[in-house]
Amino acid sequence: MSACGLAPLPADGTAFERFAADVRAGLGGPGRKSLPPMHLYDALGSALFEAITRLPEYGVWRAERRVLERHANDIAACCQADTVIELGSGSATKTRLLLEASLRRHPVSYVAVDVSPSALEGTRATLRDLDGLAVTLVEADYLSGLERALQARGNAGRVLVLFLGSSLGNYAAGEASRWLGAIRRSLRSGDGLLVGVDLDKPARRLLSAYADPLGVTAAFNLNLLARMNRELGADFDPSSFRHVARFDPRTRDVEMHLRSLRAQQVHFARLGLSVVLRAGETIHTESSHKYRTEELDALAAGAGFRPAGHWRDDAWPFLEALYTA
Ligand code: AVJ
Repeated sequence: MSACGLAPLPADGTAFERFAADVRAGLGGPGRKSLPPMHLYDALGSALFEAITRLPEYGVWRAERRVLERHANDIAACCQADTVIELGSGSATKTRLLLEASLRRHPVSYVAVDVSPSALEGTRATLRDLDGLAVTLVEADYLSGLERALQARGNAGRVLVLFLGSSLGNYAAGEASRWLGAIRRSLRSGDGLLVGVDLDKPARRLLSAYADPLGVTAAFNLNLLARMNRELGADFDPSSFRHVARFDPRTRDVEMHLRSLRAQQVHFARLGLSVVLRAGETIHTESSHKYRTEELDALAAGAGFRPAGHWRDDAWPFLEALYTA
């Protein structure tokens, strides 16, 4: 029987405070303005990201799906996990391929962690008819979600943590190694970590993926302004901002920004905060690092993981890497 009828575990009540604190820290000070990318994923943002995954120019999502279509059996054979914990489960379309392959071998329970309740609904719907899969949904950010998911683990059994979709690329260099270290410390020796990262490729391919001609990525980015209006009582005029995507081949980061087209002041009624923007000033909303294989292996090794398998897509260079704690 499938246990997909479970209600999501509620958020810890700090989602509003977290958003408010990040806005104060990222927009309230004198320095370069920025906001953490997790806030892009409210219900509308999650739906817009789903639309991005269908854009012909955004090869990232389909590349990882091809890897999992071709190699899910192999990957499942290498992992042999009893519990799969996914950080940022989204629609779980790709995850389903891996869970199906695992369930052909032995029973598996699955814990999905996502900040977006609507994404968790999508996770639930995608996995509903997978017989024999126990599903738990956790509405939380990655770290508190991982801790909650691991609290429920018993003495026996092996855990596999999934961090797919190139989400690791959203961390700055130092943060990515700290984050992998935090995952490693929460695991037991013999547990696994499967990471999917987008690999370096020519700038023109990356720029058309992150500044698509239909403007879906622009809408995804601009929705952050609309979300601040909805949830924090801000008075942003989204039409006075423009979506900007840049690629720096030296850092191998694609950066998304929101550029203010004029000098303006924005007020946040629910925060008692006013923010001044100069004409041309930008708010940095996301970095997507484009990895090299050796670079990811070195980061994982530094965090205490041993390499256990590499699977790659060549049409849109993308790496699925398995590590053992
Ligand atoms: C799912 C966070 C990895 O960085 O490529 C897509 C999000 N941003 N288009 C990425 C995203 C702009 C995506 N991640």
